[in-house]
Amino acid sequence: MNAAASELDAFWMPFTANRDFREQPRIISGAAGHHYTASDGTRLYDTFSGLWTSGLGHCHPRIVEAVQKQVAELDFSMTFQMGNDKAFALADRVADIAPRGFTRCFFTNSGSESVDTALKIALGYHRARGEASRTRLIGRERGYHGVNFGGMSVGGIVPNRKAFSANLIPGVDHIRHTFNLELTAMSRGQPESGVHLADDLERLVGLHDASNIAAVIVEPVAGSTGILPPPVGYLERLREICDRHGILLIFDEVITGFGRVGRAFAAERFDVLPDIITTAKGLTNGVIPMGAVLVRDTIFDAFMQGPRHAIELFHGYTYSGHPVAAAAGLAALETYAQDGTFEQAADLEKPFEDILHSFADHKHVIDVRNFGLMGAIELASRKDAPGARGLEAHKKCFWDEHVVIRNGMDILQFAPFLNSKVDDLEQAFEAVRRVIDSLE
Ligand code: PXG
Repeated sequence: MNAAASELDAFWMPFTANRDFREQPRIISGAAGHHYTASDGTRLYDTFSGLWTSGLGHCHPRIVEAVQKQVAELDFSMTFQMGNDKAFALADRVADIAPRGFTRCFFTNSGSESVDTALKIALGYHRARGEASRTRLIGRERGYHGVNFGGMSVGGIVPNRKAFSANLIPGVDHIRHTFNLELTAMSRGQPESGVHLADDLERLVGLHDASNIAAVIVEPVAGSTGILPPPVGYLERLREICDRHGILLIFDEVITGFGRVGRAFAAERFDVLPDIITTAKGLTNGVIPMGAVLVRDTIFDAFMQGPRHAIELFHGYTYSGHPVAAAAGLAALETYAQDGTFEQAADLEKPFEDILHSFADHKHVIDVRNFGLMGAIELASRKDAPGARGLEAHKKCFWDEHVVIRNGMDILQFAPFLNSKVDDLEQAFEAVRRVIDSLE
């Protein structure tokens, strides 16, 4: 027997200050619509759609029903050399709403797995076409691509990399991030300046030679690092440079996919077509873990060679295309289409932007950034205690105002439901204002 001092001891919580958390645990035991219920019965308004996951709201009846039905009908069947009906149906539906040319869909269980899958597909693609020297992967400073070794290596979040520095995968480089507080603070939507930062890719082509570069991966709007919308023209220029040099462009749409920027995908919103798109989160509205990697038909076709009995890609997860996850995905996609959820999100963008930017002149606020239904209020850090003010804001919102917000260090992040009510958002942000007012 392993006797624990408290039943909260055993769970080693992810991305959490574990000791601090246990002093005043914030534990959720229920949810419905736009609210959580805490274990003491308190209802809390969620401004973060779960963790960017649940744009339709929590426990959506249609998804709940689909999952309940599926789990009783077919709980699991392998997708290696067999298949299940729901996985095929979901891949087809995802391809339907994907940008033109994206006809194939590889299933994973998370954003991190989608990213590592996409990187492997990029490497395999070049090899299949006889360009096996293209092995170098390019990410971007401040990029977040999950926590597996590939995604961590192309990622550019320093604390996530620091402890693993010596073991990051080799052959990776980074272009510069696009943030410039002096020039672009308080921009609404895309900053006007910064397109030239895409040319940093040319620098790396000059350094390594294009014949060694497989792919570039970026979030179209950087999320976890604190919402950095791309400068006007930046993604277009990245695309041009990739085209010029035969480099694949991967958009990591784990956050931006499925309506978060008012369209099915950011690729559509920006009218810039990558070669591979990674997704997760909104695919099932967060109900069952699932991710998907969407590829253009040219990429899939490149793999379809060799003897017909041979496996073309030696990659896959036990749960790739899990039938219960796929049923959740199908119900989510049906709901997005029937409710016009992506259009609802597009309509909310302006009111959300106005609410956020009403914080611009607050004494603790050094920047406000937004795009689609992604928003950040960046607080000045306390001297010698970066992150402390942000965490205090999160806790005070939870305990004093019954509002869930997310903080990444001192950046308060917001991901409202795609079907939010403007009145609810206004109320929630009044609460956030009271909290920021009360901070030292
Ligand atoms: N890519 C991107 C762009 C993400 O945002 C992942 C990959 C990894 O997904 P998984 O499912 O493996 O976690 C993510 C995840 C935040 C926050 O506070 C965002 C994520 C995860 C944790 C915190 O913004 N996104």
